[in-house]
Amino acid sequence: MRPRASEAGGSRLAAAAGAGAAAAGPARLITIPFSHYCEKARWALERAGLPFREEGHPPLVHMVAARWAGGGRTVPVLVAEGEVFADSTLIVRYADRHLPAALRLVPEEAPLRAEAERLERRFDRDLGPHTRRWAYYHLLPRRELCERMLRHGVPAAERALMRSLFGPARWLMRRAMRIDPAAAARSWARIEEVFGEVQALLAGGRRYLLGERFTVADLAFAALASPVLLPAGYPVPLPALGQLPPAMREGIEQLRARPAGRFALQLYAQERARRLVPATTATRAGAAG
Ligand SMILES: N[C@@H](CCC(=O)N[C@@H](CS)C(=O)NCC(=O)O)C(=O)O
Repeated sequence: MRPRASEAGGSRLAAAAGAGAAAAGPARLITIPFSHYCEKARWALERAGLPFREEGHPPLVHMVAARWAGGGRTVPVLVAEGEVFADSTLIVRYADRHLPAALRLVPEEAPLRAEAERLERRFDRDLGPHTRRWAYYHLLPRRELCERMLRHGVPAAERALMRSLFGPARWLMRRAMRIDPAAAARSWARIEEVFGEVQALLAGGRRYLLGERFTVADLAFAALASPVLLPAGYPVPLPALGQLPPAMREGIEQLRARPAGRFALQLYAQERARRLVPATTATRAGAAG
């Protein structure tokens, strides 16, 4: 089995495995294509100009695929350079190691770095699970909308499986993520709280959450807020506002109009298509140590 990178030791392990990159074959990113945590990882890899092949699966099937790739039960999982990165945060760090310091998502300077990592953790823990639950709460009753999202980027056999098992799969998802009216209302309150914090950080005309530089805090906020904003530029087709149940549409319109919502949509418009040039192998080895 391939060595699994841990949060503490991931850089070192993957750097050590770097020499075998060619032998290990092209990088693979295991995803649920429309998942916002997968989007966080995919955005970082694409921005760094790193080639990879995305292997998409529907929810629930993803658990088998994630384990099969050497990860845990969640996606994204990146298999690259003979290593397994089983978390979006580790994948962002992996992407960063291939970039010159000035272009990395996690700044080198200690105070900025600490703040970028604090915000990333806050969004990972307190925004991502809530935007997902609130969006699923509204979307799961609408089978046709779900099926359109589930279809994108997954093998035909798994698509057919999802179609025939949609009812039981929906039941399992509601149970696993505790999706019910009271929980959705609590999630909405948490989303508003985080949007308020982002608004406060941006007050005074900051361009990005940490000032003048695009960092992992911005990327994580925009990606993890995507289920409640449905930004243009999201690389997987999402339902149009007009197709949504009215309560979901109203919620999204409210959030889009808030300063934090406008900020995330602007990040998608201005940053999502940006591609940098990865550093050479020599620079990369030096940067990782
Ligand atoms: N901390 C993980 C969270 C990833 C995550 O929650 N992924 C979801 C898809 S959106 C998942 O795999 N959920 C299935 C599960 O938790 O069993 C990361 O940042 O990669």
